Amino acid sequence: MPDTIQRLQIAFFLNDREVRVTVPPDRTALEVIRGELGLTGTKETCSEGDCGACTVALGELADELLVYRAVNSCILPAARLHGRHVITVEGLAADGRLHVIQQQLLDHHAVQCGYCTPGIVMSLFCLFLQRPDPDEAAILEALEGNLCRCTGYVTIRAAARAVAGRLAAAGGEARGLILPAYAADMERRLRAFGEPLRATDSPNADGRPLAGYHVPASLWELWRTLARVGDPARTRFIHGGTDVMVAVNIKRDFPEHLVDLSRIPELHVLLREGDVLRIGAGLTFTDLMESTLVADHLPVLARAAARIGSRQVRNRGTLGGNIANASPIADGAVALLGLDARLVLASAGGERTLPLEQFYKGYKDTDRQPGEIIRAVEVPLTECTHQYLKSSKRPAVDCASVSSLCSARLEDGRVAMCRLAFGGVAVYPALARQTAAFLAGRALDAETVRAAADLAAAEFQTIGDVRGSAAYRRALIRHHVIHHLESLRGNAELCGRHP
Ligand SMILES: Cc1cc2nc3c(=O)[nH]c(=O)nc-3n(C[C@@H](O)[C@@H](O)[C@H](O)COP(=O)(O)OP(=O)(O)OC[C@H]3O[C@@H](n4cnc5c(N)ncnc54)[C@H](O)[C@@H]3O)c2cc1C
Ligand code: FES
Ligand code: FES
Repeated sequence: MPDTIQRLQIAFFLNDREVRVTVPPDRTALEVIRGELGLTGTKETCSEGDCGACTVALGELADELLVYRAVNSCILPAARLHGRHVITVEGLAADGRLHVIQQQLLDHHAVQCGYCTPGIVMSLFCLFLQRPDPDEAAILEALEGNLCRCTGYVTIRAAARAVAGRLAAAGGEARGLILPAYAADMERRLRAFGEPLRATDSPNADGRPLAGYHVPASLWELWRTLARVGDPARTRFIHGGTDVMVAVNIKRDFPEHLVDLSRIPELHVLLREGDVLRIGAGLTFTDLMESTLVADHLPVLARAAARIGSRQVRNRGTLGGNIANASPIADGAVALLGLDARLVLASAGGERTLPLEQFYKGYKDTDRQPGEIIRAVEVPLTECTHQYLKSSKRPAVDCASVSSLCSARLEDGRVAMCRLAFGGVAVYPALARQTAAFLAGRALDAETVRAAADLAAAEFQTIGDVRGSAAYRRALIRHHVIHHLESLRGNAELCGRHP
């Protein structure tokens, strides 16, 4: 970081107290909680969102209601704590008694070295707050982002089931068993919290603001901030931070000006406009999974979102960040490409729309202009059938070796429309154009399916890396195409079989 940096004055609620810290803008929430405030129960292991040892419950107002979500504090900028409530593992035991989750983990011998345990406790805490009666799948999903190298998870899952049993027995008192008493008044306190995030903000000698962290509260404020900062090359946007903060931690890559888009309400819209679903770039993957509008009109997008990272990552990562980051395996971008989405790009000069298929230019190279943001994504609602597939070594917290979305429609057994988007096969998410052209108008018989699969496997210059050799990827492409097309033909029983 340059010498002339801001220091941020952050005020938030930590367990049962209100705290204030003044820190440089590149600090993470974990550094504040452990380093500045001395609560060392929250652990640090990977610093890149993979292990979950640093998980805390972050309480934020959403539509005026307080919602706690599990987040990886190692990749959460400290500035994001401002005006929020954080519950850490230290905030659970009361009156000398362990919290019900801690007690059940202990009773089920679900703790060995204990390094992962605080993170597991906090992930389960957020699960049970939202859903006191989770089934086995929900328990597994809540724990996807928490790595334990000792226990093998059997005892952890048994402990979670025992907590569910205790809550069922408690009936109407269940919430009181989970939520600490001091949090009862927190919704009102957060609503009443009106203090803006302050920074030491005297400008540099040349009149530009000090390097640091900027939090515009509207698009208008964003354009003003960018104008004050001056050179867009000195600026990076941040939304969920699940990519940006990994770079900050691992590469110590903190830009001169980090501009936080998360408080801009215009980026959080989700609405249907005729035959189009307009999705604000700031919606998180969890938002997509929980939205009834998405469930009703584009359930495939929720299914693709569910395959991203872990619960903690989905709680912060946004669709806009996923597209802008331009990773070849970005699940959100691949899904939207298959759905023929258009981007709404906004800058101080106005707005433009661009088909997503024209956005990517090369590896991590996009058509986004300096100072331009992705404001929203527009997805046409059609009568096509959609299917998303992701092949990865692990079902969760793993990038795709190959991913794909097929959007297609048959008429009288012939392909009336087919669009196939792939991730992991090129330097950016890409369409299998030749395969789609081959399929157009053809009767979808077994021979056509095999020919299309062979064509798709030859269509891309696949490369080998840690996620699979080029030959393995070609085999996956074939498998995906057969799976998609056989599903379309109604031969679901063929789909699980690897060709
Ligand atoms: C442990 C872990 C596992 C993951 N697993 C997966 C996975 O399985 N699949 C997958 O696809 N991704 C995965 N990711 C990455 C995924 O979380 C991100 O790509 C996420 O979607 C980015 O959104 P964000 O809001 O966090 O972006 P940020 O990190 O805030 O920003 C990412 C980039 O986008 C830019 N940006 C953000 N918002 C905008 C905007 N509105 N307009 C213009 N530019 C913008 C930023 O400047 C930055 O360059 C994983 C990440 C982690 C840490
Ligand atoms: S330390 Fe591993 S996810 Fe934060
Ligand atoms: S108990 Fe050792 S890592 Fe989980």
